[in-house]
Amino acid sequence: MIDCYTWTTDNGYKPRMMLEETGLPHRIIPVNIREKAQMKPEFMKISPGHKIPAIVDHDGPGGATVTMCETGAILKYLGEKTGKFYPADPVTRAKVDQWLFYGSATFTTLAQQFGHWTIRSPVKAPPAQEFYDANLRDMLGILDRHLADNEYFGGAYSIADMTMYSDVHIHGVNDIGLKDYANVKRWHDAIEARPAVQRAWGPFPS
Ligand SMILES: N[C@@H](CCC(=O)N[C@@H](CS)C(=O)NCC(=O)O)C(=O)O
Repeated sequence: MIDCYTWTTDNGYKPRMMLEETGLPHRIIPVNIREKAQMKPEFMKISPGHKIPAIVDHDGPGGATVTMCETGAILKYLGEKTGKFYPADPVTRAKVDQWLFYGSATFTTLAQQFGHWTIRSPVKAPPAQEFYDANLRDMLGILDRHLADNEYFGGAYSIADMTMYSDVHIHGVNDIGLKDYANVKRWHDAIEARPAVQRAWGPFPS
């Protein structure tokens, strides 16, 4: 059984997608970051940087209990655990890792700044808004050029796609629009249609 500590944010949906796609038995434990639940000492034992998502795998390697945070690391761990959505071939795996890291470390991190400065911040800072707007458009262009010649980010649908999907879905579709990014739209719509993705983006199970 895997406990998945999460909330309704870009990163929060990513392990839910992987857990639904792989069918691993899991429990969703909501951590309401709007109410600062991530600052509770018991949660910070699992995620020292007080960030969701985090997981506790009660059936880790050799029966160990594995506690971890950082979305990219969690997706990789679950890929290695199941052998699903994380290719065994070293060359394809290297490409999945490249896009997984780009998605987690660059794309989502900068898209979050776009979300903060252009959508949520009550203080308006036009230079920051312009900077992150241009930045998000540039990154969507980078994704679009890759997807012009590739169905997914690393061969078949993988954890690299799962990490990239959230901010395309949230900010690409809703805030920027995908009309200038036809390849991203094709890729986004194919992923959105997957039943596991629909479940992962649905309400928390009661
Ligand atoms: N690098 C981390 C970032 C996770 C992150 O940004 N989590 C946000 C929600 S999406 C959060 O928990 N923020 C609350 C806080 O920092 O206190 C990852 O990839 O998992």
